[in-house]
Amino acid sequence: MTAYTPTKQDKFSFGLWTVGWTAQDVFGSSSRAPLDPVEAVHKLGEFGAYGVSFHDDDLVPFGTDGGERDKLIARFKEALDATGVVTSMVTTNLFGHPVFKDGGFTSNDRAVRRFALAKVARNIDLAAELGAPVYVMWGGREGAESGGSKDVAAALDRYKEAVDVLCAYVRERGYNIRFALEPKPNEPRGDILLPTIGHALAFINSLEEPDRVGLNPEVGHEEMAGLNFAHGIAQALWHKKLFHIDLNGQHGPRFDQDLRFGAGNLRGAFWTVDTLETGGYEGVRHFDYKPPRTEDYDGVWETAKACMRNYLILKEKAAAFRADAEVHEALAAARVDELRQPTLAAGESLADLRAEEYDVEALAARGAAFERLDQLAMEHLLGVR
Ligand code: GLT
Ligand code: MN
Ligand code: MN
Repeated sequence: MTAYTPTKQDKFSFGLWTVGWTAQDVFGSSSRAPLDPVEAVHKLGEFGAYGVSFHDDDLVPFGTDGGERDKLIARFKEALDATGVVTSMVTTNLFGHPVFKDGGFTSNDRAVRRFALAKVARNIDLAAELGAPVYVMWGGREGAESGGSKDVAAALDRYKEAVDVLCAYVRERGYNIRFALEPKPNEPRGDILLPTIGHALAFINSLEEPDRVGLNPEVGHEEMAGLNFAHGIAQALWHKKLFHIDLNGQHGPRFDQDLRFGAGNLRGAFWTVDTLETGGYEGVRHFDYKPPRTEDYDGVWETAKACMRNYLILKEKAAAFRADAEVHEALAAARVDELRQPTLAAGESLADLRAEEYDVEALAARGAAFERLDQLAMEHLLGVR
């Protein structure tokens, strides 16, 4: 049991808005009282978390200025110092206030776009002050419901303009910060811009400083679009763009459930952990989930501990799968290694391939032997191996 106790080396982190979600939803008001960010940091630190992340408005309520803002930041810093918890990521709330009802960076209203950029820049200064290496941009309100209301090309021009301006700002200030775009297909907007990992990767190529910008993919967001999250992050890693990750749980295409990590698609979670642990990901293991509305704070802390515990259990299962001799055999039978071999040998040309004789029927008759491998993974996951 104690084997699954998290330590700071595991690099787990949580958003203040996760354990601090007071559980208001579209149909009902809050079921929990607000949580003091200072208490959140102390609890998370006590449970073994490495980092904490926050939106500007999670720490300093919208519209709080001057001395009161300074006080809130100072007591938050005290909590970080007392617990050794670090600020692993910072982000901006460009979705909660009604001013952002048509988005921040891509609102049709130019004055709103200008206000949004100013809001982000101010919070980037705080992120730099707290030493956060990653700054997330989740554009949940960047999108549309109404046909004809959004010129998508112009919106992407403005999205690019915003990210370019902020990259230049960070560079000019000498801040050691990289940006991570977080895709989501829908909710709260009917259709959100940059809906998937793939869309966001393509968008990054159009930026002035593409090296400074990567991704913060979220399990549930890709699964809402019916996509394979482990494959998505594997591609992000291949592009060297997995700067951060939002781990949580989701039951297929439906509303964004933000369940604790491991709930929902458990098999998907297994392959996600396997990909992170074997694919060279070095960032924090960040949980972005919402403790269900049914829970009081005891339940909230149970879910926070469970996110980390489930990750560690799955990490052990994935490692056992990778170390299993029968799995090695099954991998060989499935020619998994063979895919790493270039299709053309050194010095060969397409002409050599065209000249070769192929026994197509024999190749077609050859079984791929993938299911045995899948079953072995399943048995590790089910705890019978
Ligand atoms: C919001 C959203 C998350 C994002 C957060 C960062 S805020 O809770 O649902 O997916 O990661 O802005
Ligand atoms: Mn998220
Ligand atoms: Mn989500």
